[in-house]
Amino acid sequence: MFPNEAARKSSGNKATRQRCGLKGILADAVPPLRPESENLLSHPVSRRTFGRLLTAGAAATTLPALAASAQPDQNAVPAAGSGKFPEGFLWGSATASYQVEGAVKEDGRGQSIWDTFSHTPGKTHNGDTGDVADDDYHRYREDIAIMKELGLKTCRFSIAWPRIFPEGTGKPNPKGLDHYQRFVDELHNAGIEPFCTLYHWDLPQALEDKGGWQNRATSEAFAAYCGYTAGKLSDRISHFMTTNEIETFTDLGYKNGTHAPGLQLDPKAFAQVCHNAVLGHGLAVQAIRAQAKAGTQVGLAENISSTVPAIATDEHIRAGRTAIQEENARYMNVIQTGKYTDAYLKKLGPNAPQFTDADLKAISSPLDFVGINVYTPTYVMAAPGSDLGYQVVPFPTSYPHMFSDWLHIGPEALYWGPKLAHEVWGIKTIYITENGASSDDKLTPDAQGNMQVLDTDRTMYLRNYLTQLHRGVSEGVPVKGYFLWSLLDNYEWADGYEKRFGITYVDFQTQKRIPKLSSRFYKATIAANAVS
Ligand code: GBH
Repeated sequence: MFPNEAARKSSGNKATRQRCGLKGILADAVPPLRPESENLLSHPVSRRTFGRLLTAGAAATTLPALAASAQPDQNAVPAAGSGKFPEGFLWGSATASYQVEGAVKEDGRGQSIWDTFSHTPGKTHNGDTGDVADDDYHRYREDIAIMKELGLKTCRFSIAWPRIFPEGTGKPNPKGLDHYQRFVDELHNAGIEPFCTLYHWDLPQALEDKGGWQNRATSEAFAAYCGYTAGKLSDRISHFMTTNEIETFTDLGYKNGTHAPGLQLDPKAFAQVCHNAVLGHGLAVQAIRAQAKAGTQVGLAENISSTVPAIATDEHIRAGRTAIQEENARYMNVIQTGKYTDAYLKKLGPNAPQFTDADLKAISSPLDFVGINVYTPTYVMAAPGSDLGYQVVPFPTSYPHMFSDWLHIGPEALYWGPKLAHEVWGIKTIYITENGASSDDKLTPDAQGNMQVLDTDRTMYLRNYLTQLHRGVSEGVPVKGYFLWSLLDNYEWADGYEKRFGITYVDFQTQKRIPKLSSRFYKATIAANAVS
């Protein structure tokens, strides 16, 4: 049923890898299908009733289990409909260095491409920069106390490369490392397990000056930084992620130019950037394994296109399986299979990247876990007669979204994304490394005059996505934890401070933190280990 379970163990084995291909998958029986309730989208639903409908739809649907081979210990999988997550499910929050830390010139930190970009006029909303952000570099004890109050079991944070190597390579800066050691020790004191991302987009400017991700030397420098840092910190951190969202930082940074470093490369140069980025990830996996404590768990966090069959019938589910490979061909698919798909290479033609077999082997270095960031669905349908047999369905302009225009609401992405990733790539340990939403949050006084934020829309979003996550977990999809984006309102990249993603409100003038309604919802969810 899941031909690729074995592939993880022997990523160098070509014969096994073939089974990852389309043929092997299409030959598989399709799991039994859910009833017609999937088809909510065919009804015109107002944004107001949307959440209610989805909750009802998901809760009413009990699904037949996945094939027996995919089932972990039955006792560990609570029944669908109970809302209960398995014992030991890891509830967490996620943040990233440049978005929360501030203190950009402190303790020997070097300059990153985001310092340069955000200080370039016209690049970010309102000219906002991460110079101060949440001032978490100084206030991390307070922020960890917020995590503890929420009952978090784990926390995903990122390390700023230029704090460790101010010039990207060469001499490390011990003060940078000291900060993260103190931070992680504080997490342990609070009983919170750290998950560390090594690259959430703050590339040292010194490396960008030499071509950044256009230059293969950056991939090697990245591996050296990751190996060094994991070597120093694996005494207190057992889970490392190499990169966050290769797709986003390459697309927006080197093709659209809307994120740092703000380039709009031609297709050939861009394809090489994508290759160098996945290569950087693979070399980093090897460097971490070489330098970190034995048993250190290594993975990455990627916002794969989570393909959602527009209607859950056999033909569209099959389309979803094909699409998840092709739509992620440059990133997760090559990382999982060690191969660029024929369709990807054909489409690029003369613009295809230059690479060697050794590169592909490094890129597909086996991982201990895979992190998936899930925000929006990629709807797909079968398209008989087309080259690949599927089509991606664009969003109608009336499709509901959160405060960010791109954040189309599709709770089923948190069901189908991990489920298809597990089936197609044989991934055995998945974490949802980001999920969350922007709202137009307003401070209002409660009956006693205390300020509060009643973000019912974010709460609706979270409840519905978590209900779909529960649906998958109760069928045996191996998701072991969930990291909510984000603990705090923070610097939302080119959107500056305008788009708030926190479950904790931050007054950026005073740095006061105020828990929102969604934070109370999350706290109750964690306490019950159940979504309702
Ligand atoms: C994540 O990206 C990031 O990891 C995190 O740092 C960020 O704060 C969070 O989401 C919220 O945005 O502007 O129309 O070009 C999520 C995936 C992919 C979403 C690129 C925004 C750009 C859409 N992102 N996308 S557009």
